[in-house]
Parts: sequence; structure tokens; C-alpha cells
Amino acid sequence: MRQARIGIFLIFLLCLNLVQSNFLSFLQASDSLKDAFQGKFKIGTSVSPNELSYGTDFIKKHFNSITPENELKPDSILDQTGSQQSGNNVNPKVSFRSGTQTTLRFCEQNKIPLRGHTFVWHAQTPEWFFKENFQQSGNFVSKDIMNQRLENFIKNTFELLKKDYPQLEVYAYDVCNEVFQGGGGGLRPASESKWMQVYGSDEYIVNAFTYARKYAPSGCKLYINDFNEYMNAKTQNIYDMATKLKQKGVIDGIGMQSHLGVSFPSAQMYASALDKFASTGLEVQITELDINQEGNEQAQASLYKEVFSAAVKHANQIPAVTLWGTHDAVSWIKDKNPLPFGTNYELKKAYYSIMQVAGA
Ligand code: 9MR
Repeated sequence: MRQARIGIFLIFLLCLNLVQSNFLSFLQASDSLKDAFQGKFKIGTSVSPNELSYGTDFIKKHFNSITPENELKPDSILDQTGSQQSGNNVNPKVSFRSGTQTTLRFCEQNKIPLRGHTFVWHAQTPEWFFKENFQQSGNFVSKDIMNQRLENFIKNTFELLKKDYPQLEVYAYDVCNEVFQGGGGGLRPASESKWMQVYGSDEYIVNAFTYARKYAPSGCKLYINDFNEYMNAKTQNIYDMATKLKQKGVIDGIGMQSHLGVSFPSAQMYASALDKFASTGLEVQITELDINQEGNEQAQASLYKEVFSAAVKHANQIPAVTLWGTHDAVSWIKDKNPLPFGTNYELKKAYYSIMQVAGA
């Protein structure tokens, strides 16, 4: 009788151990976002260099794609003095400042693939880039001069990336960002975009992609990226332009920024834009996902779940889903608590709902 009791007790201990180890391995297998979505798509984040002095363990744990939040934008990498000194009015000089270096070095050393963001944008692009002799106060240059500048800007950037970070994998690049009006309805007018001021048509977009195709390293996919991409007029604008560029063989994907709110857009509206973009046959990436919580963490979690579910349905065309920021404290809209990780990196409801999608 006593032996039987000891036997039962030992079996109980064995079961307990099994349950515990399964539970632990379940936790281990599932608590990293990137690991949970392995085989489906990369999980990316935007990063600012500041964070790399304290947040690297967290970043390495959860993310396998990085977009520098500001450090590859034209105003970060275009060098006015260098351009004036040796640019002969057509060859803008590109140089990486310390913040850019910090981020690129981190990606290279930790073998984290990079999404480049961005070449052609109406914002964060210095005025002198469009002006005679690279002078702030000069006249606008001709289309012909601007074509040479655009080509050299793209060429010089890719060359510098290769030279200074030979082991860095640049797997995607936003060639053009936000070229359409906010809610759609056509290209941004000249009053909003110096690109339009110089070109007056979509020629700069076609040319930018053509040059990027010429100089991008192999494996680097070229994207058109925009926000409000789920609003009908904008969806159509992006779809039409992407189709045109696809016919020319110069684009690989459509970037859906995905700055969402719990009250707009609906999950269905978002998913139907994604369906339409996927129907082009191009890749699609979710490039800047965040969701304004609007005081309702549960609703935020639900929308995250729907967005990830929609992405999983198209996983064969989606190489990466990128969150715009690692955690609420560093978000560009931190008062809206838009990310799945809270101010102190705590796991929010949204985190758990995303993980449910991964397990499904
Ligand atoms: O998150 C970026 C923020 O730090 C900058 O101040 C801002 C300047 O324009 O750009 C933010 O990132 C934007 C991205 O480059 C393009 N899509 C919208 C993003 C949020 O504004």
C-alpha cells in the first residue's frame, strides 16, 4: 500500500514536471513576436539611435527587421556643403551622421535586415536639394538637372551603404513615400511638394524607381509607401501607380503605413485595401503599424488582431509587418499609447491578441 502511494506520488511528480516544462517551452516558443511569426513574415520595428543605448535586448528579442525612424531620410543623409563643393550642380553628396551610423552598425552587427526609408518624399527633404548650386535661395533647377541629382542621390546612398556596411542586408527600400494627397484624389500638388514643383507630373516617381532598380543591391525590394491607404480614393491612386510601375518592371511592393485608430478605419475597410494591393501580384508590407488606443485598450487589441489576421491570410505575399516604434514611450504619438508594448515595455492586450493570431 505504502509502495503504491509512493508510486502514485512519483507519477504525480513526473506529470507535474512534464506540464511545467511544456508550459515553459510554450512560453519560450511564443513570447518573442518574431519567433511566433517565423515562417509567415518578419516582424519589424522602427528604431531611433537613442534607444540603442538601452533597448537592444528587447529589440533583438522581438524584431527581425529594422527601419531607421528618421536616419535615412533625405534631410539626414544629404550633405549641403559637400554637394556645393564637389557636386557640380548635379551630384549631391550623401554622408551618414552619427545617429545613422549607430543604427546601421547595430543592424549589421546583429544581422538584422534593414528596410530603407526613404528617397523621394515631400517632407524632410531640404529645399536646397531642388535649387541651383544647391543653394537654399536659388532658383529651382530644370527637370534634366533634377533627374541627374535624383539618380546620383540614389546611387550614392546605395554605394555608401555597401562601402560602410558591407555585411548589412538591405532587403527593402521605400523609393517613394506619400506622393499622393492625404486622402487620395491624385498626386500632391506643387504647393505641397517640391518634386511636383520641378516635374509637374508623375515623371519623378517613374524615374526614381528606374534609378533605384539600376543601383539597388540584389535582393533589395523596391516599395511605394503611403498612409490613409485604406481610403478608397487613395487605395485606387496607389493601385494605379503600382500597376504602372509594375508594367515597367521597376517596383516590387506596396507599403501600407497603417497608422490606424480604433474608431477608423474598420477592420473590413483595411482588409479590403490589403486584398486590392495583393491583387496586383506585388509584395505588400505593413510598414508603420500603430493604432491610436482612444482610451480603449480592448478595442485596440481587437483591431491589432484583425490586422495581423488579414496579413496572415496574405503571408505568401507579405515579407514583413513593421510596428512604428518599439513601445509606447518612444512612439511619435506616445500620448495615444499606440503600440503592443507599453511605456515600461509591459505586454499589453494587443500583444496577447497578436500572439493569438500567430498560434492560430
Ligand atoms: O516617426 C517620425 C517622427 O519621429 C518624425 O518627427 C516625423 C517627421 O516627419 O516622421 C515620423 O515618421 C513618419 C514616417 O517617416 C512616414 N510616415 C508617417 C510617420 C509618422 O509621422
